[in-house]
Amino acid sequence: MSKERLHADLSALGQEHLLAFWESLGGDERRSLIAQIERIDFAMISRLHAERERRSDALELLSRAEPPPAIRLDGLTAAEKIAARRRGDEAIRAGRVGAVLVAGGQGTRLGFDRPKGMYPIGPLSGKTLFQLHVEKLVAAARRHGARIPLYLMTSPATHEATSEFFAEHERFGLPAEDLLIFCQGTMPAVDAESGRILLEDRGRIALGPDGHGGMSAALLAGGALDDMRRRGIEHLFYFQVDNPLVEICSPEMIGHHLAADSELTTQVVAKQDPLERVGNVVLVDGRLRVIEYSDLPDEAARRRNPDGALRFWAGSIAVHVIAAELLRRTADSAEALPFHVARKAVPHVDHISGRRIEPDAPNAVKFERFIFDFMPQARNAIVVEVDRRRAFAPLKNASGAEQDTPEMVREQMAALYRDWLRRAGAEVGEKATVEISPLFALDAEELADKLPPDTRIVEPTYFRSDCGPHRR
Ligand code: UD2
Repeated sequence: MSKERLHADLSALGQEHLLAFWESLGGDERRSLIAQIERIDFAMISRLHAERERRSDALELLSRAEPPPAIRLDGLTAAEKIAARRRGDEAIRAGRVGAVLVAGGQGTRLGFDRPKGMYPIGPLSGKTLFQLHVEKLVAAARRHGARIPLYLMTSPATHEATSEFFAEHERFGLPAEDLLIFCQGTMPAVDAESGRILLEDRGRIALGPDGHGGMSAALLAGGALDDMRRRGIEHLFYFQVDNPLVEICSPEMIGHHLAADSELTTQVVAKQDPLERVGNVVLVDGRLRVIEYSDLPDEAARRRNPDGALRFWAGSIAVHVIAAELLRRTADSAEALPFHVARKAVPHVDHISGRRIEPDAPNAVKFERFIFDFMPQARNAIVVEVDRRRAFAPLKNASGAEQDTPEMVREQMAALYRDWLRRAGAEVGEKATVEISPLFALDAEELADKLPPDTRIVEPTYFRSDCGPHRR
């Protein structure tokens, strides 16, 4: 396409500034810029920008929102637990379950300049989040005598480093054919006032990941939906990179999902604090949905029932079981999920002065889709409530912050392992730092089978895969 033609097209859209530095670009840079421009859906960007002030549909939904019903895993009888577990075990054993890990976020709050999955979090082992997740998966596959493929979603910001990290470490024991790394799509950042798409550099548009809701389109584009069909994968255990306590492919959760014939089952914890940064699962007109913490006004978050409990109590920790069929149905539909608007400080090159701008306050809007917006479209969606101490310790912030720091996450991990050890009959010092490799035991029951009688732990102890405890 000629520059004149492109300029005319962009002028009609009010985006001709994207060519402001055309004369200073080399041939490759010009071709690359044209390719970037051709990938943009300008009509959609313009519509999203025009609607940026609309505070999502949250407020309207809120007026009709009720607390959701939930299956409390801790409140079930032993027989109910066994039945759910058996059902989940069978599906895993039959190879009908895969896992999907979303790791495309940039982890800005943590202040770590590599993909968050590469953060060393093991309290004693120093294992990274990626290694811990994969070892859980490897151990679960081994336990069930099954293959459990991992579909790992990256973004342009994390793809290369993540792929190299997995190659370097021989996928932490996961067979090559059971790992598919696929990259999510992007959306341009636009100037909040004018709606102009920002230039990150003279020949490069400022792009950010399109949110984890971009997953079904990316699964399709990356060949993962075909891979699932070929293998007979019917359900995906979905989790985020930042939570080392997640019980990956929990047979009990999968069992409840199957028993309810659900297309989307979501795990929640009872919120600790009204303003906790977790999604709020609510029931609106008989359908479950999530109102994200950033969309819920503080007043609504603080509402309480007469007994003092929070009205919107159910915090989504972003652990779901999703039917592959739901993803297939929606993968090629641009309208399947709404976009959410986030105001962000986005560095860019000023198209008039050519100067680099590093804003310290939000100057731009970014558009992202969220996977949990599938919930109202899913057949028979259900909620399972878990105890946060066993399931949720998100790594979000750098040391020194008030919550979700590396130190706090490590302590929550050690606390869970101390609990498993005590339940297995060991005597454990109040504050002893302990860590249990997923390859040694995946849960308290497995630990109980392996633990020597009269185990006493007073000093830092790491239970590795190969043999018993190692003092540190
Ligand atoms: C997320 C959930 C929130 C709650 C909380 C629990 C959203 C929008 N909110 O909040 O409801 O469950 O987690 O910890 O998810 N990611 C991508 N691509 C993207 C954006 C994010 O893969 O384009 C991944 C990211 O790598 C991470 C996860 O999604 O694994 C969550 O991202 P986040 O940490 O930005 O989400 P947060 O903490 O605001």
